[in-house]
Amino acid sequence: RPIGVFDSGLGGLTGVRELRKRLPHEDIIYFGDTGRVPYGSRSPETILQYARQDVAFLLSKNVKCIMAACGTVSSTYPAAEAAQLPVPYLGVVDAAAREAAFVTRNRRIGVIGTAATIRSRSYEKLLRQLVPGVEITARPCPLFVPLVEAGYVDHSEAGKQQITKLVIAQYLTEVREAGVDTLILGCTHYPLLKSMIGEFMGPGVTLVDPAMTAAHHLERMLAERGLRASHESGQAHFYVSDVPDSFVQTADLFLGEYKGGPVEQIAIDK
Ligand code: DGN
Repeated sequence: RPIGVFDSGLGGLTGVRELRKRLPHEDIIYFGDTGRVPYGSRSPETILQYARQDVAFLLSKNVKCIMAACGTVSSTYPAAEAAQLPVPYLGVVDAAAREAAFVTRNRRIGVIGTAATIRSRSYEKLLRQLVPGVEITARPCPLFVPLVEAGYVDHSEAGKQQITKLVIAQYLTEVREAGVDTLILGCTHYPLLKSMIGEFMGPGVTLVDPAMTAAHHLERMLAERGLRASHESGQAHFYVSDVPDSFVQTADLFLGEYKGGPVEQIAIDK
């Protein structure tokens, strides 16, 4: 049976990429809700309704576990509801918060994400349980998603990088001045800006990449539950809710060398 991964659009492919690196023999079913992206600027009620439909779709594909690769969904989907699902569920927020709690030495942690993720205080709530006396500096960075999707990323041409660096300075100066030693990149797209963000924050700050951390947790979770693939072929199948064109065009940016698979459009809004 495949691993199910979903996201509001194509950002969750950063999660697929990490899974492909760690678990090359696992089959993956990915759903990207490209017809309704972005989720990050919507209300919690709408995000929850969408997330339930996304989860139901993956369950209809007989997945053996579900990874909510989206920072916004993972911040909104209630843990109690996730616990009732017929298969194990893992959200990126839980994995990344644990990693940040493990990494920090000075108990000052920065969190960046979409407006919905920051407003939900999802990271804050978890970090306060995990790190007594933690000081959190949280900041929404809404321009990062369109910048990444337009290719203004690490290793792009100098002029594009220049623009992204200005936006990074605008958003992150306050976080840097707070003296954090750990920064959670709490949105699917931000790992594509990792070098530039790292350069701005300085060498003393550890960047936590939720996609990477969640893939690690999922690997352990599957092993513990005896759910590791025994004869899967390591194929990925992608479903989207808009025409596949733009997804196909931008997917490479997120997947890197990890080539995709077939992309199919489905109707999700039932
Ligand atoms: N995938 C979303 C997230 O990680 O929060 C970003 C895209 C969006 O919905 N705005």
